[in-house]
Formats: sequence, C-alpha cells, structure tokens
Amino acid sequence: MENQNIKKTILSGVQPSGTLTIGNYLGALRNWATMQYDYNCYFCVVDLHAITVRQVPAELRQNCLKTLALYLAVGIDPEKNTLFMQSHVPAHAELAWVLSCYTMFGELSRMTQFKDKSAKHSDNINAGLFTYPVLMAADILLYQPDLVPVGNDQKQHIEIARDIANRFNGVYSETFKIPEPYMPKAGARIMSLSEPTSKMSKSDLGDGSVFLLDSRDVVIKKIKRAVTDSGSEVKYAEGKDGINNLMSIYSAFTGKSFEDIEKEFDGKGYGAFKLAVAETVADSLSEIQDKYNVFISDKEQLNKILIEGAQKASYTAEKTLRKVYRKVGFYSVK
Ligand code: AQP
Repeated sequence: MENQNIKKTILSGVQPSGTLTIGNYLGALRNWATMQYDYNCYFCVVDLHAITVRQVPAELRQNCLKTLALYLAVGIDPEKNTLFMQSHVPAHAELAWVLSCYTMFGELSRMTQFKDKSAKHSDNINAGLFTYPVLMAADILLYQPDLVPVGNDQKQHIEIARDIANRFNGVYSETFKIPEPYMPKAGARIMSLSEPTSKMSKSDLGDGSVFLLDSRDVVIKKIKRAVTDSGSEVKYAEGKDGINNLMSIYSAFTGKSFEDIEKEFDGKGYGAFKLAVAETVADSLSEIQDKYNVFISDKEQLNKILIEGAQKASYTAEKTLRKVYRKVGFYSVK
C-alpha cells in the first residue's frame, strides 16, 4: 500500500487565463504527470491569480473547467492527486494577507513578471498584479511542499516565496518548509513562435503560441510560419533564437538531443525541419485532445473532482493557516 507520509510533497498550478499552451505543457503539466507516482501532489487551477488581468467572466468560468479537463487529459489522476480550484480553498487568500505583511515593497518591485505585465496592461496596473508573488507564496507554503515544479519563468517567484518563508520562520520559529524549484531539463522555457525572444504565453492570441486545443491544421500553419533567421542550417547557436526554440520544442516532444536533431536535419534546410516539428507537435496534441474531449463533456465528474479536491486541500491548508494565526498572535476561541 502507498504511504503518503513518506512521499515528498509537491504543489503547482496554472492560471485559467486562456487555453493552455505547449509552454505550459512542457514547462509544467507534463512533469506533473510523471511526478504523480513518486510524490504527494497538489495541483490547482489558480483562478485568483487570473483576475490580475481583466477577464470576461463567462470565459473565465469556462477556462477554469477547461484547465481541469486538460490536467486530466495529460494523465493526471484525480485519485492519486489532489486537484482543486484555488478560489474553493479560502486559506489561500487568508494566508496571502498575512504574508503580505512580511513582504517588502522593494522586493515586489523587482519582479520581472510585474514589470512585463504592467507594460502589457498599462491601463490596468492593479495592486493584485503587484502582490501576485505573495499570493503565489501562500499557494505554495500552505501545503508545506518539498518541491514546486515550474517553468524557468517562475523561478523568481519561487525565490521570493522562499525569502518570505525564511523571514517568517526567522521571526516566529520554524513554521514553513522551504521549497525548492523543480525545472524540467527540456522545455523549461518555450519561446513565442512569432517573437522568439519573448516567452510563449497563453494570453498571446496571435500565431506566436501553440495552444493545446489547436487543430492539426492550425498547429502546422503556426509552426511553418515560425520566425527564424536567414540561414538554412539546423544548428543550436547563439543568435538563432527561432531555430533554437524549435529545436527545444522538438527535443522536448521526441526526447532527441540537440546533437541528434542536428544530424537528422543535416543539409535538409529549415522547411523540412519545421514540417517535422509541426507534425510531431500535432500528433502529440491530438492524443491529448481525444482525452480532453471525453473529460470536458462530463461536467458532473469534473465537479465531483473539484468538490473532493477542495476538501482534501482545505484539510492541509487550514492546518498551516491555524499555525500561522497562532504564531502571529491572533486570538482563538478554540
Ligand atoms: N513559455 C513557457 N515555457 C515553459 N513553461 C512555461 N510556463 C508558462 N509559460 C511557459 C509554465 O506554466 C506554468 C503555469 O503558468 P501560469 O499560467 O501560472 O502563468 P504564466 O507563467 O504567466 O503562463 P502564461 O501562459 O504566460 O499565462 P499568461 O499569458 O496568462 O500570463 C508555470 O509553471 C510556468 O512556469
């Protein structure tokens, strides 16, 4: 029988701020699916984070369920893992407030995601966008995880979560476990196909992002149109951002090394390489989509998973929150 107590704990989540991309898949979800056998896992849909950028309510509601169905479609087993919606566990928002009092304005100002998103959404630079890393620290620390599997873009957020936890532990004695980031070897940072110096994002609705629910034709069209340089040699090299990105994608989906890819496409040019990448990605996505279609059509099952997940997550989260409230000196009648 599996013993949850001797397994290490991991926690991760994705924002339902659109349809997930192959960046979310390779940087996060795919790892979760392999880690679920060896770890005690909490995977959430971080809907509270999504409203830092204005969302259309009906679309957000849909995207929450679609994100859960995609978790299931990539093979994450709801029996083995705790799958839940962040807003269904109030302890996330409650701990975030406490932790915000142990987070410095200066350290939040240095977050690159805040700078990037403020530039992208200059008409809505809200306080939530600024305090996003505090909520993320609460998401993580509530479950006392050993590891947080994320793409490379989230490394800075894990570091600040560790700093906040260390600061709190320093003031009040050991309260939070200090988590380590866990990044995949291949696919930790997938770049936009149309702008290969920026990361691929689900909120980029142009041809730069390949979405997990894109049709085969759309995937092939987007990858064939991917921006590359004026050369023709398939080689991983500085300055060849577009080709480097396609090589990373191909490597992550096939398991082939860059050296093998260079040999495979020696003398064949960019056209043949792009087609091979496109077909490989389209084949993998069609497997995910077949499973997704089954899960998304059973709302009752999705709701059941969310209800049970929120109960399980709340049990652990409440335990940590009560400990924090006690340490900071809140009066309790229990
Ligand atoms: N391009 C990427 N390459 C590798 N990993 C990525 N991740 C996101 N983009 C890439 C990883 O996916 C997980 C979930 O991310 P998120 O949804 O919480 O937020 P994000 O990083 O801001 O993702 P997006 O797609 O860019 O969303 P929007 O457009 O809404 O901001 C994280 O583990 C992240 O590392």
